[in-house]
Amino acid sequence: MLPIITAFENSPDRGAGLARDMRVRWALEEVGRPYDVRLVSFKEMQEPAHLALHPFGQIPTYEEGDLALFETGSIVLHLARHHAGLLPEDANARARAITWMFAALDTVEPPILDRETTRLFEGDRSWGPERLRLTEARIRPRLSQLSAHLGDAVWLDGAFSAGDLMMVSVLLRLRHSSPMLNDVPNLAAYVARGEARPAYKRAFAAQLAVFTGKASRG
Ligand code: GTB
Repeated sequence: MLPIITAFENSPDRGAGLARDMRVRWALEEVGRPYDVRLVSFKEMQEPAHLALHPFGQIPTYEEGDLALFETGSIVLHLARHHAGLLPEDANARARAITWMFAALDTVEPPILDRETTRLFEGDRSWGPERLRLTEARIRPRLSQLSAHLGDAVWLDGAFSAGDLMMVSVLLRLRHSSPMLNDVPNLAAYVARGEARPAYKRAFAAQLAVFTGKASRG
């Protein structure tokens, strides 16, 4: 039985890679694991069957036999722990790669999400533009600190890992709506390297196919 993930039936970005099933698809492609997709509407996401899988009524979820997971960090870590390709063998290197996953989700993503919330839902308030500037002032130091760590390296800590998968995914979210990443050339190049990976491209094509009619409802 193939694992099943859930994804938006109708993503607001029309499959441009921003909805978070993209991270899970990318991880599945990196480890060479075929999967099925069940598309869900916004209404279905709030119904008991989906809430039993995801208490917060979101996507993506991951089902594999009698295991059901939610939260992209947990799903990607689960895949990385059980398949070769996303975590190093060496115990310390493995722990550092997992640290980078948490850094992406807990340190870099929050100010980026905060900016997205302001941009999408608060931009028309009188204080919207000022708040947008404040969120950007919180993103900039994170980008320059990350850039200083990366330096001329290809990936964050040796070989490509689940830490890079998560960090690139988070930075892509910023790049979609802001030119800020272009001010940090080594990070822009780092993101481009992630996007150039064959596994990323397959995942992106599969997500887009939902909206171009090339994929059937799972
Ligand atoms: N922490 C959770 C995780 O990492 O799994 C967050 C999951 C999450 O935010 N899911 C979003 C969701 O289900 C989809 S990805 N939202 C519906 C809801 O909460 O009711 C966020 C997202 C959605 C759409 C776009 N877009 O179209 O541009 C971008 C990102």
